[in-house]
Amino acid sequence: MSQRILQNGRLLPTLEDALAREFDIHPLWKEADPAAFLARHGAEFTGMVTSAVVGADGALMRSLPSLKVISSFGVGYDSIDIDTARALGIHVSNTPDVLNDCVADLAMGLLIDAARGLSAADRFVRRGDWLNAKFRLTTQVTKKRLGIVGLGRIGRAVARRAAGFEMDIRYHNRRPAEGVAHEYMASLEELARWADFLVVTAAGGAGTRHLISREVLQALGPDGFLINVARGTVVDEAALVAALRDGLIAGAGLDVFEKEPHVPPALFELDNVVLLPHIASGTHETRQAMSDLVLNNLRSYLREGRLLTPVC
Ligand code: 8YV
Repeated sequence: MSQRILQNGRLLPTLEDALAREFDIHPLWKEADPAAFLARHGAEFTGMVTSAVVGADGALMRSLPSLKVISSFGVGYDSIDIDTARALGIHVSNTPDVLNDCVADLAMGLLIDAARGLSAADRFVRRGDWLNAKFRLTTQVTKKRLGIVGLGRIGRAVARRAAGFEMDIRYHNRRPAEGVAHEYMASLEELARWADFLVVTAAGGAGTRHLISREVLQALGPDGFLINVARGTVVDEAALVAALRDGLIAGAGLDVFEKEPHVPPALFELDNVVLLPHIASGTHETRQAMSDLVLNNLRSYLREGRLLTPVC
């Protein structure tokens, strides 16, 4: 029995090639009128591949009455309507763990850049400002206090790296994490008040929307830095822009934004924020491992009825 797979959104060219070699795959994004295509052919698809960025909403799932499996590229699944998938009996997989190291590396890179002003100093040299002035003094990282918001697999990888910088580490989750020696703080505001650096590694979605509020930023204070490698939605972005502009916090390092690829233009003017285009997992090694896992989940489900890394 040949299995038709729908591809929702672009994927890495190497992954698209590998999928096309192995499956009867149809790229929905090439259709001029996707709704008309789905009305005619929706029932032919048993599988879907998508990504954390593009996801799959409930309407799309309902237009595919034979759909059994969604294999998604990325660990986050806030862009996939998991409740509808469950209700329709559709199995969903993501790509956890394989990206922990690169995302944690980038979080530390952003933290050091925000504190020590690497990107700002680079701009200073390129502008020729060094010929007439000294670069401003910056903030030490080693031995400082690190608060991790969302101590999951990526948060723990950040903690291991921060331990190498002799940082004092505490964290906030909904509940204390098992087998963790770091101190748990039930109040996010208290954690922010305590911390010099707040690193966000929590999952996105409705449950964490605007968790980093104006009050949390105020608690972090004028010497504190916010680092976000999770989802833009976890931070109240308007409050963050105001906090950076008004000196409510010292600085920020951001890999994610509320309405990617749109970044609030007010941030372009500010030298105390490092802006990255959602690249935390974007290395050859990690993207290859993510691609392999997308393929292996699909293979495993279609051959054995079992996902390797199931979400539901
Ligand atoms: C994206 C991510 O998957 O894993 C996630 O949840 O946000 C990223 O790794 C990546 O940008 C690919 O689209």
